[in-house]
Amino acid sequence: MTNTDNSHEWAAQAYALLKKRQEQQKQELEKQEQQKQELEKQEQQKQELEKQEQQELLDIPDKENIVEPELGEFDDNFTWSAMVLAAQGKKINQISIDEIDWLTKLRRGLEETRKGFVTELLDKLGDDPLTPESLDDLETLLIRADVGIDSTDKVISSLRTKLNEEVVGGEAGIKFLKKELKLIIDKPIKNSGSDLLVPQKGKLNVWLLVGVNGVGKTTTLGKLAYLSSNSNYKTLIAAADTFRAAAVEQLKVWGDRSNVDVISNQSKNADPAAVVFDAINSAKKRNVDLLLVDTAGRLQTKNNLMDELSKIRKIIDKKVPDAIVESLLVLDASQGQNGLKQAKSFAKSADLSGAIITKLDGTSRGGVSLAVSEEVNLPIRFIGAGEGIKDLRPFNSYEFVEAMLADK
Ligand SMILES: Nc1nc2c(ncn2[C@@H]2O[C@H](COP(=O)(O)OP(=O)(O)O)[C@@H](O)[C@H]2O)c(=O)[nH]1
Ligand SMILES: [Mg+2]
Repeated sequence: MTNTDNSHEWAAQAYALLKKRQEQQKQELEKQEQQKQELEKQEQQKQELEKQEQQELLDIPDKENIVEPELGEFDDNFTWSAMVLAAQGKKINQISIDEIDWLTKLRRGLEETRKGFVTELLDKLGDDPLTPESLDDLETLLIRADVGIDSTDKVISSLRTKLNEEVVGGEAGIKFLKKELKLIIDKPIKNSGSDLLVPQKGKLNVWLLVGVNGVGKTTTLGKLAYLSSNSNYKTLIAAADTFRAAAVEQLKVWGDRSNVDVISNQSKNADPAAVVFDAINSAKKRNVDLLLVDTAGRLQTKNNLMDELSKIRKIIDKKVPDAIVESLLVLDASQGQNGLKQAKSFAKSADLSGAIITKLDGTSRGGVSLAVSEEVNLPIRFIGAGEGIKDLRPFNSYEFVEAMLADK
């Protein structure tokens, strides 16, 4: 053949072309496979999320679960709780089983915080007077209990000043410590001008519950609805977390338990501000004292969330300018310093007026309440220590500090 060279070249070109095509096909197939996998993954995530929401619904305890507390043993818990009540001026005939039950729960809940703290502190201090070294130990313990650097500094320097002036015994040291911690928690409460947050009669009170996902907003709102309607305030709930499918159902269960109506909009991704708009109309019509507003808490789209909150706020201010609005940040105590970070970022964007600390049952980080008072300057209004409807109480700094530092 005369054109061997040519045909060789031609074959080589054809080969290269085919090779390239094959390569492209392979890449195309790989891309398709990747896309398929990506889609499958997204579908799986969606299903998991749905399953999780279903599960959350199932997790809500039944209505029958409103258990009335029973008088337990005449034990250490009872004695301690009764003493705490007596120290606040309660007379014997004014003490209720509910109060004893709550204090017992609080003390038990703060046990973990106490274990790494007071027990060790008492071991270290013994009955001997405080020394500069024991102050160093105390500093470490306070930081470890998530009390926060600012509060810890404050307490330690007060104690140091006191030590320079006089001999301080172990017991007196604890007493002084309690006083200092209480001062820190009380400061924002005093600054707010009211020791206790209660709805003002004759006005519409609107309490917004804000905070990131999972901290306990909806649960807390359910407990507040119970507390409020039980105290004869006409109460209404606005289901303004329209992002989570299960949120409305979850609220309805809580509303059912305390005979409080829930205003909601079932359509997917309804506008939360529109739900609040409807709820205010109903509240006015029904002469409601307290409107409790549940809000969304997704973190990943934080700006949207903040926009959403300010839109809700604007609607309220416009429709009921004389309403008393409280914007309450819900914080999960078990998240410790992380919760504090959330508080700081919310405090920057949302116009907060108070905090509610949840999940104080069984966390070792109850001390974070002090950091919230000192560093975010928010009055703590309620605390939650359990998933039951009665496991929420107005915050009482004396009881809290006593429970946190209760010795055996
Ligand atoms: N142990 C305990 N769990 C709580 C408390 N408050 C809420 N939870 C639980 O925390 C989870 C999330 O609560 P939820 O109200 O749905 O949080 P939200 O996403 O902020 O609305 C649920 O399983 C609640 O039962 C509390 O005080 N103690
Ligand atoms: Mg919720």
